[in-house]
Amino acid sequence: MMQYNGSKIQVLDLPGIVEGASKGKGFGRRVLSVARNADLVLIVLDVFQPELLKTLETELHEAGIRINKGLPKVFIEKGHHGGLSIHNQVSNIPNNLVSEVLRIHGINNGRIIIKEPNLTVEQLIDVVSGNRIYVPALVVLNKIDLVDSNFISEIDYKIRGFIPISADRKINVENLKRSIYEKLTFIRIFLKPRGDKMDNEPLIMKQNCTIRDVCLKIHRNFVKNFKYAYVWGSSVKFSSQKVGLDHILQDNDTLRIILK
Ligand SMILES: Nc1nc2c(ncn2[C@@H]2O[C@H](COP(=O)(O)OP(=O)(O)OP(=O)(O)O)[C@@H](O)[C@H]2O)c(=O)[nH]1
Ligand SMILES: [Mg+2]
Repeated sequence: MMQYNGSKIQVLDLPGIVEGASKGKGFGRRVLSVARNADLVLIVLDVFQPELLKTLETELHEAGIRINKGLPKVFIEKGHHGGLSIHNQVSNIPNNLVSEVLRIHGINNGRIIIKEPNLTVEQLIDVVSGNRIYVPALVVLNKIDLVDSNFISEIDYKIRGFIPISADRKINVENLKRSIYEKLTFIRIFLKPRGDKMDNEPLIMKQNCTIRDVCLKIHRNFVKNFKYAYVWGSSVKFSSQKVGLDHILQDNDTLRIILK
């Protein structure tokens, strides 16, 4: 359990992934299925084998895991008759290719709206098959205590944006922790029930979450019985501002929910 900024983040150490893991080699499928359920994937490389990043990326990709990518902006409204109508003003993927992919996946009627510039066939298949996972990832380069800065610069030339660390000598580990926390885009929400003392343990939520999201997290009846809420913090113009379910919260906000 990693503690950071008042959050507890569970870190799972998985066995290494070998080439062919996505096809089951070395229990690879089981390892990869853990990654499918994670909020963040950390790819840890040995400073002497940075080229293994390609292998790892390929295996994750083969397992349907898309790292550091958003869901392609393609919207499909299935219909029952009238064939397919394709609305595309941003991508130069040919219409016949789009309908071909859809037909192969059993979609013969409906509206397809493409808002993804430069949409590729593979991205379209990803959307249609619907079982792809989009997860953020960080690349970590370990054992930097064994090399000099020139050696690291050489790697920097080939792989962009990795976090150099030494687990052994605890070099840059605090920076890694901060990167993990920031990449998870968590925010802390403090609850302040009426009359009660403030809760010291914050509720950990995702960035851009609304009061509704918080209610859903606390109890399933909270949305139904919601009257209004008071908020203190940077998401409001003044302290104890009265807000509704759609109000977007910010890190460190304090919240009091009033039920009917
Ligand atoms: N010099 C140095 N050695 C390290 C560092 N981190 C790990 N090691 C050494 O690298 C070796 C492998 O470490 P492990 O933690 O077993 O590596 P792993 O990738 O988890 O291996 P598996 O769990 O078997 O897949 C051990 O001998 C560690 O002591 C580091 O930052 N610097
Ligand atoms: Mg290990």
